[in-house]
Amino acid sequence: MCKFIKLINIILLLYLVKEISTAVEFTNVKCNSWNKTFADFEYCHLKSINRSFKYLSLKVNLYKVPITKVKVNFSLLKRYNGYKPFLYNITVDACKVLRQPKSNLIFGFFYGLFKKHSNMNHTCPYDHDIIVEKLPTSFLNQQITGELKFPHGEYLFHSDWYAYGVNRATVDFYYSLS
Ligand SMILES: *[C@@H]1O[C@H](CO)[C@@H](O)[C@H](O)[C@H]1NC(C)=O
Ligand SMILES: *[C@@H]1O[C@H](CO)[C@@H](O)[C@H](O)[C@H]1NC(C)=O
Ligand SMILES: *[C@@H]1O[C@H](CO)[C@@H](O)[C@H](O)[C@H]1NC(C)=O
Ligand SMILES: *[C@@H]1O[C@H](CO)[C@@H](O)[C@H](O)[C@H]1NC(C)=O
Ligand SMILES: CC(=O)N[C@H]1CO[C@H](CO)[C@@H](O)[C@@H]1O
Repeated sequence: MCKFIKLINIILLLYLVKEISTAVEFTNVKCNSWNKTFADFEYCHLKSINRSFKYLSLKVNLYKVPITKVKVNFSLLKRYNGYKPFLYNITVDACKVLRQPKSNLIFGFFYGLFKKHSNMNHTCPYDHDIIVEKLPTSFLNQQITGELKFPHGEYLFHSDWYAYGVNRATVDFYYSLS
């Protein structure tokens, strides 16, 4: 039922949006570890190769492996007067949903964006550091403009990563559509 409502929302959005975006630009990424004994970021950055080619790389070192319980809250915010909730605000049991990514429409969509660029491409347990390597804008561009249409503007993709019910890390990813 809930999934159905989300689907309706997306369909409505597709009809309501008049300005359709064609270009995605990564503007910033911020990674924060809330307990550096548990996990810490070795790096987390955007790199520009040239004007049209930018990519995201991050590496998180996990110090208490194996990790067998992971939940992720993620939400998409759009900047109006400050960032306001825009479309998603969901929590997924990563261990469960990574076993069957297609079981969650929204998660499946985001997972599709990064799985080829990350070693988090399997289900629990995680007994190694997590890497997202060179996730390019062009790829996101194609995914977003090809599958879902969003209005122009600045966006924040906010994610809180929980292990064993405790918030361990936050990754904020900023981008703009024009
Ligand atoms: C940080 O994580 C370590 C390892 O899991 C744990 O022993 C410690 O209690 C945590 N510290 C806080 C402040 O939660
Ligand atoms: C930017 O760099 C990429 C990767 O090296 C290259 O394929 C592309 O042609 C470059 N674009 C411009 C406009 O120089
Ligand atoms: C997501 O929803 C919860 C309530 O379900 C709320 O507390 C939280 O602030 C929301 N987060 C964002 C970023 O909108
Ligand atoms: C996960 O990604 C790694 C390299 O990024 C690759 O070697 C491995 O085969 C992938 N595993 C799955 C299940 O796709
Ligand atoms: C907004 C939201 O859904 N928050 C949840 C994020 O995940 C933690 C851990 O599962 C929940 O306790 C929060 O309610």
